[in-house]
Amino acid sequence: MSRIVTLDEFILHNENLQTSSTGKLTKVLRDIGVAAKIVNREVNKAGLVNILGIEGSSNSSGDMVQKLDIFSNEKMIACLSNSGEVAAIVSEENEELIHLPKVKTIKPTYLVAMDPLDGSSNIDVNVSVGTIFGIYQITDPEADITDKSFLQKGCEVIAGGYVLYGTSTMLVYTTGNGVNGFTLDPSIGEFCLSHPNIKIPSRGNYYSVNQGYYLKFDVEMRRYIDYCNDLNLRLRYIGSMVSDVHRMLFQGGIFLYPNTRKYPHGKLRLLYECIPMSMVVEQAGGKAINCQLERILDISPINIHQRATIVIGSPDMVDEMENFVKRYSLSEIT
Ligand code: AHM
Ligand code: MG
Repeated sequence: MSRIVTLDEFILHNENLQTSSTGKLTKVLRDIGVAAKIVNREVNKAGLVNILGIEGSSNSSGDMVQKLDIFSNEKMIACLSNSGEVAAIVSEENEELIHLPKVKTIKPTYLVAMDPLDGSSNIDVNVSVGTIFGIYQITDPEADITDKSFLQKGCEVIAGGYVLYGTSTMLVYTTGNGVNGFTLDPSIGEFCLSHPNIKIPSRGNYYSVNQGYYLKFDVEMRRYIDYCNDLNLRLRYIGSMVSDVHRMLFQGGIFLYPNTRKYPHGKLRLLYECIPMSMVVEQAGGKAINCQLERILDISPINIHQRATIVIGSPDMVDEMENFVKRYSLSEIT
């Protein structure tokens, strides 16, 4: 029987491999692991205890219920406050950045951008949702932490990952040295290394896009989707980015969220959706660009809740989409 490696053991082992390691990132990753277990517990029992509803509504016993995405936000913030290593959080659930209280005399090193429960439209129907996180370094330790502190390119991010609350719960993350996946074993309450050194297939049989918006996409995007159909690629769209990208990571394929009339700059958020997912996919050998064909990790953010278009997945398929759009744009001009 192969030996079980828990998330904590894995993080510590990797820390020991790096001579320059301070152990600070280890603490933050472990706190995210703890938060993920708490959120997982609530996601799993949500149907039973009636916390699926709208925040402020009351449950069968007349108690006020809390919406699951608000619950996840609070638990993530609480867990990330433990170590003292995180100075502030940007969350999809909060318009303003959240400053965390100091812990003893610890001088924080990191900032965290997160979507505590992505795919929230799926919560009420028992379909997979996820948590996405990106860990940023504080670049100027003497300066006050403001929105500007978070406006770093994705290629400068220290770690990124996600938790998928699906048929199994998985935590997948990278610190820029490959991607590893851990599955929660409910019997021992631990994330165990189940998918070491994940590599995305160079292409796959799936494409993932909200095809209901077809007529709202730019013409080159429509033509590319027609091309996917011509290739007989199979369409899979859960409407939960974590789940849809997770499928591409393991089975190969391409996920797209282009601009529409409603979302002229794309719907997904750059700091806490596109950048961490792109970091994971690139570290697994994949690619991620926006519809202007810029690498997601090279975009300079201009505000903390900025949206971006995204095309992410198997490297050959993202290249093909890029070439397709370039060729199509050229033929439009001539
Ligand atoms: P959310 O953070 O409000 O849940 O929105 C993000 C989600 C993504 O998980 C998913 O890819 C997308 O929204 C689905 O949007 P749409 O319903 O427009 O296809
Ligand atoms: Mg989201």
